[in-house]
Amino acid sequence: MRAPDNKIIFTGPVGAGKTTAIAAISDVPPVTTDAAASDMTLNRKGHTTVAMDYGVIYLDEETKVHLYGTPGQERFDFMWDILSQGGMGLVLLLDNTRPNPVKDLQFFLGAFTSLLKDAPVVIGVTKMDARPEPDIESYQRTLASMSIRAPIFEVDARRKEDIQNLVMALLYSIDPGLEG
Ligand SMILES: Nc1nc2c(ncn2[C@@H]2O[C@H](COP(=O)(O)OP(=O)(O)O)[C@@H](O)[C@H]2O)c(=O)[nH]1
Ligand SMILES: [Mg+2]
Repeated sequence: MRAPDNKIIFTGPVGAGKTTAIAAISDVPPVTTDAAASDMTLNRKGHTTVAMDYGVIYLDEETKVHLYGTPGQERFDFMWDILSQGGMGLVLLLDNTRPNPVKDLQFFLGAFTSLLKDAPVVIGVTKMDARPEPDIESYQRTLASMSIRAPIFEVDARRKEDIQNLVMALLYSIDPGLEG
């Protein structure tokens, strides 16, 4: 029996593509709460998400998947647990152009430990077009060293197909009977 409503969480550092990814796949106009950044993140981009992103995809007439994007900055980490409530899976987006994206992987997996006790994670590495290193194998080695099994893909958050593949891999991990 499928739950009629499923909730998945998108997380990752500022600039990883969370807002873009949710907008790319949502079947309804996404809700985004961006505000002008008044801190150092302004150096990377003019805006950052202070609260959340929200979208929905319809797998079929009865089955909705709610998509929630967390704020990326650690100073909003109190939101991470709130948004994780009831989450059935986690999409972790990593920005390959950041100074140490492998460390970001470890950090975010650590921050979401309680969700990940009961829910699977998939990882999408963005901006590999801008910076190809580290490669996917480096991330896989890190996951193996943490004894975490998770699908990991190169994605471009602006490409609907890439994000659909990522989300379908997650839904399949949640329930192998779910098909889009
Ligand atoms: N070059 C490149 N830009 C990307 C990719 N994915 C996302 N972006 C861009 O990265 C910027 C930050 O994305 P955004 O969704 O605001 O990130 P967020 O802070 O995680 O919500 C946007 O300008 C996106 O268009 C990618 O794979 N390659
Ligand atoms: Mg955002």
